[in-house]
Amino acid sequence: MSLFLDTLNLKKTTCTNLAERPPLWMMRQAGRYMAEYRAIRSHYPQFLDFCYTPKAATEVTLQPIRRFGFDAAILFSDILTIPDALGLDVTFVKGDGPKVEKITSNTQIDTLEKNIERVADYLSPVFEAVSSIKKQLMVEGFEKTPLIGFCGGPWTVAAYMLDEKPSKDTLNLRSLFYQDKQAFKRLMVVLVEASVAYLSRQVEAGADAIQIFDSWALSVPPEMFEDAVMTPLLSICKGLKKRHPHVPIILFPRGISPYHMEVLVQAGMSGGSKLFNGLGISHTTDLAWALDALPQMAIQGNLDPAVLLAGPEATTKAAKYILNQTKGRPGFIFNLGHGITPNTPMESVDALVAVVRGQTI
Ligand code: 1CP
Repeated sequence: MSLFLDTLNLKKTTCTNLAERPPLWMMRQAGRYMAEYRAIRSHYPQFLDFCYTPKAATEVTLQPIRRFGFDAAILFSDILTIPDALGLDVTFVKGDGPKVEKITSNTQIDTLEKNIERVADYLSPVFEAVSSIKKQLMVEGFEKTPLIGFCGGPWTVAAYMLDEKPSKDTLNLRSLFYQDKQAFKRLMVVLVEASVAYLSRQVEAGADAIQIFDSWALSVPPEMFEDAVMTPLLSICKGLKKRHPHVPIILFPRGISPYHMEVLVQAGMSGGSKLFNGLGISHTTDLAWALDALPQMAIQGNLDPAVLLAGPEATTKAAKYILNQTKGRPGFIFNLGHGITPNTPMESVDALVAVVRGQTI
């Protein structure tokens, strides 16, 4: 096993030669803050072509592992591969983020439904990337570094299909819920089914764990929580665990309330077997509360990515605070509260890695 997988399974690690420390990886660890990433990225004007080139995806997935020795690698891809596979036009505009063709009618949902079955074949370059990354991790001596596969949460992916900038607001998607709940639910089911097919193939290609990014869950009002976040996420977990019972799953419903975290964890624990194994929390959640209130779950998080912008000293101080809070708690995975930003200084990442490894404590 590995430090990351043991921790996710709430086990004391069976790894030897590892200090008593939490595993560390960073959301968006392959990305624009690394010069090596920018160099390869510049060869691909279309971001999705980059994601669909297994050799390029392998190289950028390995870059942060070589440079920082993180305890898990994460597949280089994007959550918007699913709308692309479902037949919607997806482009990434430089400096302006992703643009997805908008769905406007029930007829379009019919078409998406019909396209579910093509998702797994259409995305075969992603599965090729997964096997190629697994191979390369071995070749380069990182056989103890597991690979995380991922997809987006249905709410977050749907937000890109209805709203121009889900990072600013999800008004159109919320309004669909109030206007035509049936259509809303059908859309969630399409995305659940496509995600189960997609994640199953990632696991079959070699992914050791799965994370589901529901980044815009923070915009969901309480009366929608069940239909928009909980049911879709747990349905994906059920579908995936049915095919692959032992694959550990981390949910990252970013910014939901502590009350909803408890509701989600309780629902995930009902029926004897765990539907998911870890909960990612953002920097807006009180870590001490989560560790205490959710003992059944591995907790992943939650250093504010803005701390890294403040430099290595601030990073060391904030990371030490988290290490002290989490000492001795089985199942803590050190991560950021959201993705690392493109303008993060490398020195801050070096400082974070050093302090978590115990080299500067
Ligand atoms: O030009 C570039 O290099 C594009 C920047 C970029 C990168 C590096 C995008 C466009 N996607 C990615 C990779 C990516 N996206 C990964 C790779 C693995 C990793 O190292 O973590 C992952 C896991 C994602 C997931 C993703 N894409 C999310 C969920 C996580 C999060 O950060 O909230 C979301 C919301 C997206 C949509 C997306 N894709 C890209 C951008 C810039 C965005 C967000 C834009 C927005 O604000 O709406």
